[in-house]
Amino acid sequence: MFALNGKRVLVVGLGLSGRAAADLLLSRGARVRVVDGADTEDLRQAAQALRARGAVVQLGEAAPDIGQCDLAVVSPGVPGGQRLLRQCVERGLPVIGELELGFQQARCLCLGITGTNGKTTTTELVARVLRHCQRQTIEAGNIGRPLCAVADQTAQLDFLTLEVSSFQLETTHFFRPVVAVFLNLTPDHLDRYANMDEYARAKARIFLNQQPFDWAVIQSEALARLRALNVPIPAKIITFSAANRNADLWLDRTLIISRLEGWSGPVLDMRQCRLQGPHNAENLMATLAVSRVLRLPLNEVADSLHSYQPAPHRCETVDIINGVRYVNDSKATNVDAVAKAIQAMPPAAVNEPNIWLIAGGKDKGFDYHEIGPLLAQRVKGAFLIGETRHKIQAAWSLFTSCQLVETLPDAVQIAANQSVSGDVVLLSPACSSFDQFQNYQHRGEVFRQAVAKLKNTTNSGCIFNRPQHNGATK
Ligand code: UMA
Repeated sequence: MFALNGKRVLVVGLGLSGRAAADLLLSRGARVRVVDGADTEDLRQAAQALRARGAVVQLGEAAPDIGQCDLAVVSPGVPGGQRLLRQCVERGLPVIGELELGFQQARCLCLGITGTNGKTTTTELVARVLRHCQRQTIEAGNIGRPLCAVADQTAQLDFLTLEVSSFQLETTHFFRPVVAVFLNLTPDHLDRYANMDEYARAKARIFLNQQPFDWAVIQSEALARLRALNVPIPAKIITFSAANRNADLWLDRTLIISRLEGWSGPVLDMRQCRLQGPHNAENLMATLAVSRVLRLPLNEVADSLHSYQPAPHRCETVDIINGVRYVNDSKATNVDAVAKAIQAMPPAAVNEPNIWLIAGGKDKGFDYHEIGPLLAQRVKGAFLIGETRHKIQAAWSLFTSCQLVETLPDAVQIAANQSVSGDVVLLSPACSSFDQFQNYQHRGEVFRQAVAKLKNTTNSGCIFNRPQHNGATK
């Protein structure tokens, strides 16, 4: 635990995390210096507010001065090899992440949820169930609300429910969730990690400081992978899986079954839930396991899970126009998430492909080939946008027809022109959004607007009279 009063602290990055960290540090009497490699209007405004409170802020590319510091607090988006961080390490300065700083200042127990996909949904599910059972909690972390921003509210809470990314886990020291959930492990962020093992080890740090009386709730496939890497898990383990019937929680058609001692038998029927698909079954299993170890009453937990409405941008049906379903899955920023989305889409009446897939964006270092067979089975054609479109085209052309398109609205329009009743137009990009959009939410909103525009055109009766739009590029 670092005492903060009078300490000279360097904050690296002035995004959400850096701002929340700087605020918290100033409120604890630290002398704060903030550096950010960018220099935008938004950053200048944030800098001005912090300077008014006594912080020193340096923006822009010029070689930043790390000054005389006792501690560095780093934002998750800043990679460990970054020049400034290397300087800190060379000087022997302790470097911690924003999550670690917030954890050290928090005054309640933490539940941590990590995994490649499903983190946000599961974090929302766990918090919802807790509240339904009269427990006080706040969702924070990678979900978009930095832990430092809520640290002062934690004395009133029973639990903090934290979505935790591998980036955040890289810079933890004492972070210890009493229940740690590890949802799954598939390729992601391979632009930051040298390989999957490095990524897996970063994520597995969620278990690092757990004690034998804590709980690790982990997908059985992910557990096998961590065991192969000899990752120690000191806590008591509960496994779950939609594919492995030997797990403690498993899926029998639509029923989630438990074999946990004193809690065996069917615990939830997916038919009563709005969340669908095997990946969501696993998110529900993880939530059920957390509720079990916290001794929440199952009937209340089930009530709360039945009525959960999936959040926007995750396999969200935006509209159905002339029998064509338009689905916004902008949150799918890796290949596995796209596979899950395709599998969750309603099939055609005849056993033929019925999905028009819109994908592409900023590259995260994936091998896009791996979903080829699934594309051949389910996807009628792909419309590819963004920086990665040529790379994805090279990987997918063998399996489905690919068209390069300039913009997302163009892709929606061309897909609409080519689709027939029973088809699905699915935005599931397999990439991050930062080449063309502010974030995945912005990308999802652009998709939503493009679909609304289609609907207006259809209502005015002209969509099918229009000549085939040709926004496609070669
Ligand atoms: N910066 C530098 N130097 C660098 C890199 C970045 O100065 O080398 C600066 C940038 O100019 C920018 C700031 O750092 O001003 C951005 O910091 P950041 O990237 O850490 O972004 P935050 O706004 O602090 O948001 C972070 C998480 N972002 C990342 O991990 C990339 C958010 O997760 C999280 O919601 C937020 O903290 C609150 O906890 C986003 C994310 O994409 C949603 N996460 C990844 C994912 O889910 O896959 C891990």
